[in-house]
Amino acid sequence: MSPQTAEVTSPKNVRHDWSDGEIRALHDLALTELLFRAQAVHRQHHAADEVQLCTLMSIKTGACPEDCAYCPQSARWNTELEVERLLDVDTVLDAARAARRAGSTRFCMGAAWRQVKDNTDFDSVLDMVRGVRDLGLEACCTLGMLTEEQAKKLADAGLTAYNHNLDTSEAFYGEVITTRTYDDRLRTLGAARKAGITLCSGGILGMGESIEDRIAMLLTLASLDPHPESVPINALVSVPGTPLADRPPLDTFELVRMIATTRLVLPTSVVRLSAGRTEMSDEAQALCFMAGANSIFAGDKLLTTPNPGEDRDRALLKRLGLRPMTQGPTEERLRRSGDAAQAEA
Ligand code: SAM
Ligand code: DTB
Ligand code: SF4
Repeated sequence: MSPQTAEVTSPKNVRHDWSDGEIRALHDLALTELLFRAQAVHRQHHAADEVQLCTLMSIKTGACPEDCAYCPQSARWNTELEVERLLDVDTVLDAARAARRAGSTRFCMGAAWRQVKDNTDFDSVLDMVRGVRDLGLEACCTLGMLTEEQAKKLADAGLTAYNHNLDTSEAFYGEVITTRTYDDRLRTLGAARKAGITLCSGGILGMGESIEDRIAMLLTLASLDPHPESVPINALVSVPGTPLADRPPLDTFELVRMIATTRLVLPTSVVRLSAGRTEMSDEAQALCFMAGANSIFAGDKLLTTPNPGEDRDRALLKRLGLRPMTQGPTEERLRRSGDAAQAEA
Protein backbone atom coordinates (compact mmCIF):
# COMPACT_ATOMS: atom_id res chain seq x y z
CA MET A 1 0.00 0.00 0.00
CA SER A 2 1.39 3.44 -0.88
CA PRO A 3 1.62 6.00 1.93
CA GLN A 4 -1.03 8.10 0.24
CA THR A 5 -3.52 5.21 0.09
CA ALA A 6 -2.84 4.42 3.73
CA GLU A 7 -3.82 7.96 4.70
CA VAL A 8 -7.39 7.26 3.58
CA THR A 9 -8.03 5.63 6.94
CA SER A 10 -9.34 7.79 9.75
CA PRO A 11 -7.25 8.02 12.90
CA LYS A 12 -9.00 6.70 16.00
CA ASN A 13 -10.88 9.08 18.36
CA VAL A 14 -11.81 11.42 15.55
CA ARG A 15 -15.55 11.99 15.18
CA HIS A 16 -17.52 12.32 11.97
CA ASP A 17 -20.94 12.41 13.61
CA TRP A 18 -21.06 15.87 15.16
CA SER A 19 -24.45 17.61 15.24
CA ASP A 20 -24.86 21.32 14.55
CA GLY A 21 -26.21 21.76 18.10
CA GLU A 22 -23.08 20.23 19.62
CA ILE A 23 -20.77 22.39 17.51
CA ARG A 24 -22.79 25.51 18.29
CA ALA A 25 -22.64 24.73 22.03
CA LEU A 26 -18.84 24.56 21.85
CA HIS A 27 -18.66 27.75 19.79
CA ASP A 28 -20.78 29.63 22.32
CA LEU A 29 -18.87 28.58 25.47
CA ALA A 30 -17.30 31.28 27.60
CA LEU A 31 -14.22 32.29 25.60
CA THR A 32 -11.94 31.23 28.47
CA GLU A 33 -13.49 27.75 28.60
CA LEU A 34 -13.47 27.41 24.81
CA LEU A 35 -9.79 28.35 24.60
CA PHE A 36 -8.92 25.98 27.44
CA ARG A 37 -10.66 23.05 25.74
CA ALA A 38 -9.22 23.86 22.33
CA GLN A 39 -5.70 24.12 23.78
CA ALA A 40 -6.10 20.74 25.53
CA VAL A 41 -7.19 19.03 22.30
CA HIS A 42 -4.49 20.83 20.34
CA ARG A 43 -1.79 19.41 22.63
CA GLN A 44 -3.08 15.85 22.20
CA HIS A 45 -2.32 15.97 18.49
CA HIS A 46 0.15 18.78 17.80
CA ALA A 47 3.26 20.39 19.25
CA ALA A 48 2.10 23.41 21.24
CA ASP A 49 4.97 25.66 20.14
CA GLU A 50 5.19 24.91 16.41
CA VAL A 51 3.72 26.73 13.44
CA GLN A 52 3.96 25.59 9.84
CA LEU A 53 5.02 28.31 7.39
CA CYS A 54 3.56 27.93 3.89
CA THR A 55 4.22 30.08 0.86
CA LEU A 56 1.52 30.91 -1.66
CA MET A 57 2.17 31.75 -5.27
CA SER A 58 -0.33 32.84 -7.88
CA ILE A 59 0.79 30.88 -10.95
CA LYS A 60 -2.03 32.22 -13.16
CA THR A 61 -3.64 35.49 -12.17
CA GLY A 62 -7.01 37.07 -12.86
CA ALA A 63 -9.53 36.91 -15.75
CA CYS A 64 -11.41 34.11 -13.96
CA PRO A 65 -14.89 33.35 -15.38
CA GLU A 66 -16.37 32.56 -11.93
CA ASP A 67 -18.38 35.15 -9.98
CA CYS A 68 -17.06 34.61 -6.43
CA ALA A 69 -18.13 37.85 -4.71
CA TYR A 70 -15.02 38.04 -2.52
CA CYS A 71 -12.45 37.45 -5.21
CA PRO A 72 -10.32 40.12 -6.85
CA GLN A 73 -9.50 37.67 -9.66
CA SER A 74 -13.01 37.33 -11.09
CA ALA A 75 -13.25 38.93 -14.55
CA ARG A 76 -16.64 40.33 -13.52
CA TRP A 77 -15.30 42.88 -11.03
CA ASN A 78 -13.18 45.87 -11.83
CA THR A 79 -10.33 45.44 -9.37
CA GLU A 80 -7.50 46.83 -11.49
CA LEU A 81 -5.66 43.57 -11.14
CA GLU A 82 -2.89 42.81 -13.58
CA VAL A 83 -3.85 39.69 -15.47
CA GLU A 84 -1.05 37.18 -15.98
CA ARG A 85 -1.01 33.96 -17.98
CA LEU A 86 0.47 30.78 -16.52
CA LEU A 87 3.99 31.41 -15.23
CA ASP A 88 6.78 29.23 -16.56
CA VAL A 89 8.03 26.29 -14.54
CA ASP A 90 11.47 27.77 -13.76
CA THR A 91 9.99 31.00 -12.36
CA VAL A 92 7.77 29.00 -10.03
CA LEU A 93 10.57 26.69 -8.90
CA ASP A 94 12.86 29.68 -8.20
CA ALA A 95 10.13 31.03 -5.92
CA ALA A 96 9.76 27.63 -4.26
CA ARG A 97 13.51 27.55 -3.54
CA ALA A 98 13.30 31.05 -2.02
CA ALA A 99 10.32 29.94 0.08
CA ARG A 100 12.30 26.97 1.40
CA ARG A 101 15.24 29.26 2.27
CA ALA A 102 12.83 31.49 4.19
CA GLY A 103 11.62 28.53 6.28
CA SER A 104 8.47 27.37 4.48
CA THR A 105 7.78 23.63 4.35
CA ARG A 106 4.79 23.85 2.03
CA PHE A 107 4.47 25.60 -1.31
CA CYS A 108 0.95 26.31 -2.59
CA MET A 109 0.27 27.17 -6.21
CA GLY A 110 -2.99 28.93 -7.07
CA ALA A 111 -4.53 29.41 -10.51
CA ALA A 112 -7.54 31.59 -11.30
CA TRP A 113 -9.27 28.84 -13.23
CA ARG A 114 -12.87 27.61 -13.01
CA GLN A 115 -11.56 24.13 -13.72
CA VAL A 116 -8.48 22.33 -14.93
CA LYS A 117 -8.31 21.69 -18.67
CA ASP A 118 -6.30 18.90 -20.23
CA ASN A 119 -3.80 21.03 -22.10
CA THR A 120 -0.14 22.07 -22.04
CA ASP A 121 -0.85 24.43 -19.12
CA PHE A 122 -1.87 21.44 -17.01
CA ASP A 123 1.27 19.58 -18.14
CA SER A 124 3.32 22.56 -16.89
CA VAL A 125 1.52 22.47 -13.53
CA LEU A 126 2.41 18.77 -13.23
CA ASP A 127 6.07 19.72 -13.86
CA MET A 128 5.80 22.41 -11.17
CA VAL A 129 4.43 19.84 -8.70
CA ARG A 130 7.26 17.41 -9.45
CA GLY A 131 9.80 20.22 -9.07
CA VAL A 132 8.40 21.41 -5.74
CA ARG A 133 8.38 17.86 -4.38
CA ASP A 134 11.98 17.37 -5.53
CA LEU A 135 12.89 20.34 -3.31
CA GLY A 136 11.57 18.39 -0.32
CA LEU A 137 8.59 20.68 0.16
CA GLU A 138 4.96 19.71 0.55
CA ALA A 139 3.19 20.71 -2.65
CA CYS A 140 -0.35 22.07 -2.69
CA CYS A 141 -2.37 23.25 -5.67
CA THR A 142 -5.63 25.15 -5.97
CA LEU A 143 -6.75 25.09 -9.59
CA GLY A 144 -10.57 24.98 -9.45
CA MET A 145 -12.63 21.93 -10.34
CA LEU A 146 -10.91 18.62 -11.12
CA THR A 147 -11.95 15.37 -12.73
CA GLU A 148 -10.87 12.05 -11.23
CA GLU A 149 -8.39 11.54 -14.10
CA GLN A 150 -6.80 14.95 -13.52
CA ALA A 151 -6.60 14.26 -9.79
CA LYS A 152 -4.83 10.98 -10.54
CA LYS A 153 -2.26 12.82 -12.69
CA LEU A 154 -1.63 15.30 -9.87
CA ALA A 155 -1.25 12.43 -7.40
CA ASP A 156 1.19 10.67 -9.74
CA ALA A 157 3.23 13.89 -9.94
CA GLY A 158 3.49 13.71 -6.13
CA LEU A 159 1.00 16.41 -5.09
CA THR A 160 0.65 16.45 -1.30
CA ALA A 161 -2.61 18.39 -0.99
CA TYR A 162 -5.40 19.90 -3.05
CA ASN A 163 -6.94 23.14 -1.79
CA HIS A 164 -10.60 23.60 -2.57
CA ASN A 165 -12.49 25.66 0.00
CA LEU A 166 -16.14 25.17 0.87
CA ASP A 167 -15.92 28.88 1.77
CA THR A 168 -19.23 28.93 3.72
CA SER A 169 -22.41 26.93 4.39
CA GLU A 170 -24.42 25.35 1.60
CA ALA A 171 -27.31 27.70 2.50
CA PHE A 172 -25.21 30.88 2.14
CA TYR A 173 -23.17 29.66 -0.83
CA GLY A 174 -25.60 31.02 -3.46
CA GLU A 175 -25.30 34.51 -1.95
CA VAL A 176 -21.58 34.50 -2.72
CA ILE A 177 -21.15 32.37 -5.86
CA THR A 178 -23.70 31.50 -8.54
CA THR A 179 -21.50 29.96 -11.24
CA ARG A 180 -21.01 26.63 -9.46
CA THR A 181 -22.72 24.66 -6.70
CA TYR A 182 -21.76 23.33 -3.31
CA ASP A 183 -22.08 19.83 -4.75
CA ASP A 184 -19.53 20.73 -7.46
CA ARG A 185 -17.17 21.67 -4.64
CA LEU A 186 -17.75 18.42 -2.77
CA ARG A 187 -17.33 16.41 -5.98
CA THR A 188 -13.86 17.88 -6.59
CA LEU A 189 -12.86 17.19 -3.00
CA GLY A 190 -14.04 13.60 -3.54
CA ALA A 191 -11.97 13.28 -6.72
CA ALA A 192 -8.81 14.49 -4.97
CA ARG A 193 -9.39 12.18 -2.00
CA LYS A 194 -10.06 9.20 -4.28
CA ALA A 195 -6.72 9.81 -6.01
CA GLY A 196 -4.96 9.68 -2.62
CA ILE A 197 -4.25 13.41 -2.35
CA THR A 198 -4.79 14.96 1.09
CA LEU A 199 -7.41 17.69 1.32
CA CYS A 200 -7.09 21.34 2.23
CA SER A 201 -10.54 22.85 2.65
CA GLY A 202 -11.89 25.64 4.80
CA GLY A 203 -13.67 28.93 4.48
CA ILE A 204 -13.87 32.68 4.68
CA LEU A 205 -15.33 34.62 7.61
CA GLY A 206 -16.80 38.10 7.39
CA MET A 207 -18.77 37.87 4.14
CA GLY A 208 -22.11 38.56 5.84
CA GLU A 209 -22.77 34.94 6.81
CA SER A 210 -24.43 34.12 10.14
CA ILE A 211 -22.92 32.12 12.99
CA GLU A 212 -25.26 29.27 11.90
CA ASP A 213 -23.62 29.36 8.46
CA ARG A 214 -20.17 29.06 10.03
CA ILE A 215 -21.30 26.11 12.16
CA ALA A 216 -22.92 24.44 9.14
CA MET A 217 -19.66 24.75 7.21
CA LEU A 218 -17.74 23.15 10.07
CA LEU A 219 -20.32 20.37 10.26
CA THR A 220 -19.84 19.61 6.54
CA LEU A 221 -16.04 19.59 6.92
CA ALA A 222 -16.25 17.38 10.03
CA SER A 223 -18.61 14.98 8.24
CA LEU A 224 -15.97 14.23 5.61
CA ASP A 225 -14.26 10.94 6.37
CA PRO A 226 -11.31 11.25 6.68
CA HIS A 227 -11.33 14.91 7.75
CA PRO A 228 -9.45 17.35 5.53
CA GLU A 229 -5.85 17.24 6.77
CA SER A 230 -5.65 21.02 6.37
CA VAL A 231 -8.32 23.63 7.15
CA PRO A 232 -7.65 27.24 6.17
CA ILE A 233 -9.70 29.86 8.01
CA ASN A 234 -9.58 33.11 6.04
CA ALA A 235 -10.78 36.50 7.23
CA LEU A 236 -12.25 38.26 4.21
CA VAL A 237 -9.80 40.63 2.55
CA SER A 238 -12.27 43.19 1.23
CA VAL A 239 -10.94 44.30 -2.12
CA PRO A 240 -12.24 47.51 -3.76
CA GLY A 241 -14.30 46.70 -6.85
CA THR A 242 -15.63 43.37 -5.53
CA PRO A 243 -19.25 43.13 -4.31
CA LEU A 244 -17.91 42.54 -0.77
CA ALA A 245 -15.67 45.62 -0.78
CA ASP A 246 -17.65 47.34 1.96
CA ARG A 247 -18.07 44.51 4.44
CA PRO A 248 -17.19 45.62 7.97
CA PRO A 249 -14.06 44.01 9.43
CA LEU A 250 -14.46 40.69 11.23
CA ASP A 251 -14.58 40.87 15.02
CA THR A 252 -11.40 39.33 16.48
CA PHE A 253 -13.26 37.22 19.01
CA GLU A 254 -15.53 35.80 16.32
CA LEU A 255 -12.40 34.69 14.47
CA VAL A 256 -10.87 33.22 17.63
CA ARG A 257 -14.09 31.35 18.44
CA MET A 258 -14.16 29.83 14.97
CA ILE A 259 -10.53 28.75 15.14
CA ALA A 260 -11.06 27.14 18.54
CA THR A 261 -14.24 25.40 17.38
CA THR A 262 -12.45 24.17 14.26
CA ARG A 263 -9.66 22.78 16.44
CA LEU A 264 -12.20 20.93 18.61
CA VAL A 265 -14.16 19.29 15.79
CA LEU A 266 -11.17 18.66 13.50
CA PRO A 267 -8.56 17.74 16.12
CA THR A 268 -5.87 16.26 13.89
CA SER A 269 -6.08 18.79 11.04
CA VAL A 270 -3.60 21.60 10.55
CA VAL A 271 -5.67 24.76 11.12
CA ARG A 272 -4.34 27.60 9.01
CA LEU A 273 -4.77 31.22 10.03
CA SER A 274 -4.90 32.31 6.40
CA ALA A 275 -5.98 35.54 4.68
CA GLY A 276 -6.54 38.72 6.64
CA ARG A 277 -3.50 38.78 8.95
CA THR A 278 -2.28 42.14 7.66
CA GLU A 279 -5.21 43.73 9.49
CA MET A 280 -4.68 41.73 12.71
CA SER A 281 -2.71 42.81 15.74
CA ASP A 282 0.01 40.57 17.18
CA GLU A 283 -2.29 39.99 20.15
CA ALA A 284 -5.15 38.81 17.93
CA GLN A 285 -2.83 36.38 16.16
CA ALA A 286 -1.49 35.14 19.50
CA LEU A 287 -5.05 34.32 20.56
CA CYS A 288 -5.56 32.43 17.29
CA PHE A 289 -2.46 30.31 18.06
CA MET A 290 -3.80 29.71 21.59
CA ALA A 291 -7.08 28.62 19.98
CA GLY A 292 -5.32 25.98 17.91
CA ALA A 293 -4.15 27.60 14.70
CA ASN A 294 -0.80 26.06 13.76
CA SER A 295 0.01 27.43 10.35
CA ILE A 296 0.30 30.77 8.58
CA PHE A 297 1.11 31.92 5.07
CA ALA A 298 4.58 33.46 4.97
CA GLY A 299 5.82 36.21 2.68
CA ASP A 300 4.56 39.64 1.73
CA LYS A 301 1.85 38.48 -0.66
CA LEU A 302 -1.00 35.97 -0.54
CA LEU A 303 -2.20 35.37 -4.11
CA THR A 304 -2.86 38.97 -5.11
CA THR A 305 -3.29 40.85 -1.80
CA PRO A 306 -0.73 41.82 0.86
CA ASN A 307 0.41 39.58 3.72
CA PRO A 308 2.51 40.71 6.74
CA GLY A 309 5.89 39.68 5.28
CA GLU A 310 8.95 37.88 6.59
CA ASP A 311 10.25 40.51 9.02
CA ARG A 312 6.99 41.10 10.83
CA ASP A 313 6.28 37.37 11.09
CA ARG A 314 9.77 36.53 12.31
CA ALA A 315 9.37 39.18 15.00
CA LEU A 316 5.89 37.90 15.90
CA LEU A 317 6.99 34.27 16.28
CA LYS A 318 10.04 35.33 18.28
CA ARG A 319 7.92 37.48 20.58
CA LEU A 320 5.59 34.53 21.16
CA GLY A 321 8.37 31.94 21.49
CA LEU A 322 6.91 29.88 18.64
CA ARG A 323 9.05 27.90 16.21
CA PRO A 324 8.54 27.32 12.49
CA MET A 325 8.08 23.60 11.78
CA THR A 326 11.12 22.10 10.12
CA GLN A 327 9.17 19.36 8.38
CA GLY A 328 5.76 19.48 6.76
CA PRO A 329 3.27 17.75 9.10
CA THR A 330 1.20 16.26 6.26
CA GLU A 331 4.34 14.74 4.80
CA GLU A 332 5.20 13.28 8.20
CA ARG A 333 1.66 11.96 8.64
CA LEU A 334 1.72 10.26 5.23
CA ARG A 335 5.10 8.73 6.04
CA ARG A 336 3.88 7.42 9.40
CA SER A 337 0.70 5.91 7.96
CA GLY A 338 2.85 4.33 5.23
CA ASP A 339 5.16 2.82 7.86
CA ALA A 340 2.17 1.49 9.81
CA ALA A 341 0.72 -0.07 6.66
CA GLN A 342 4.07 -1.73 5.90
CA ALA A 343 4.37 -3.03 9.45
CA GLU A 344 0.89 -4.58 9.16
CA ALA A 345 1.65 -6.20 5.78
N1 SAM B 1 -9.84 29.29 -8.51
C1 SAM B 1 -9.61 28.33 -7.53
C2 SAM B 1 -10.77 28.15 -6.59
O1 SAM B 1 -11.59 29.04 -6.45
O2 SAM B 1 -10.85 27.10 -5.97
C3 SAM B 1 -8.34 28.59 -6.72
C4 SAM B 1 -7.95 29.98 -6.31
S1 SAM B 1 -9.03 30.80 -5.15
C5 SAM B 1 -8.36 32.43 -5.16
C6 SAM B 1 -8.60 30.09 -3.58
C7 SAM B 1 -9.34 30.55 -2.36
O3 SAM B 1 -8.90 31.84 -1.97
C8 SAM B 1 -10.84 30.72 -2.46
O4 SAM B 1 -11.54 29.52 -2.36
C9 SAM B 1 -11.14 31.61 -1.27
O5 SAM B 1 -11.46 30.83 -0.15
C10 SAM B 1 -9.82 32.36 -1.05
N2 SAM B 1 -9.98 33.79 -1.29
C11 SAM B 1 -10.09 34.40 -2.49
N3 SAM B 1 -10.27 35.71 -2.36
C12 SAM B 1 -10.29 35.97 -1.02
C13 SAM B 1 -10.46 37.15 -0.24
N4 SAM B 1 -10.66 38.33 -0.81
N5 SAM B 1 -10.43 37.05 1.10
C14 SAM B 1 -10.23 35.83 1.68
N6 SAM B 1 -10.07 34.69 0.99
C15 SAM B 1 -10.11 34.74 -0.34
C1 DTB C 1 -6.84 29.74 1.30
O1 DTB C 1 -7.76 29.27 1.98
N1 DTB C 1 -6.46 31.00 1.32
C2 DTB C 1 -5.40 31.24 0.36
C3 DTB C 1 -5.13 29.81 -0.20
N2 DTB C 1 -6.13 29.02 0.45
C4 DTB C 1 -5.15 29.58 -1.65
C5 DTB C 1 -5.78 32.27 -0.64
C6 DTB C 1 -6.14 33.60 0.00
C7 DTB C 1 -6.36 34.58 -1.09
C8 DTB C 1 -6.65 35.96 -0.57
C9 DTB C 1 -6.92 36.92 -1.65
C10 DTB C 1 -5.79 37.14 -2.61
O2 DTB C 1 -4.63 37.34 -2.19
O3 DTB C 1 -6.04 37.17 -3.83
FE1 SF4 D 1 -11.94 32.32 -9.78
FE2 SF4 D 1 -11.15 30.98 -7.59
FE3 SF4 D 1 -11.40 33.68 -7.56
FE4 SF4 D 1 -13.58 32.19 -7.68
S1 SF4 D 1 -12.08 32.22 -5.99
S2 SF4 D 1 -13.15 34.00 -8.95
S3 SF4 D 1 -12.89 30.47 -8.93
S4 SF4 D 1 -9.94 32.50 -8.76
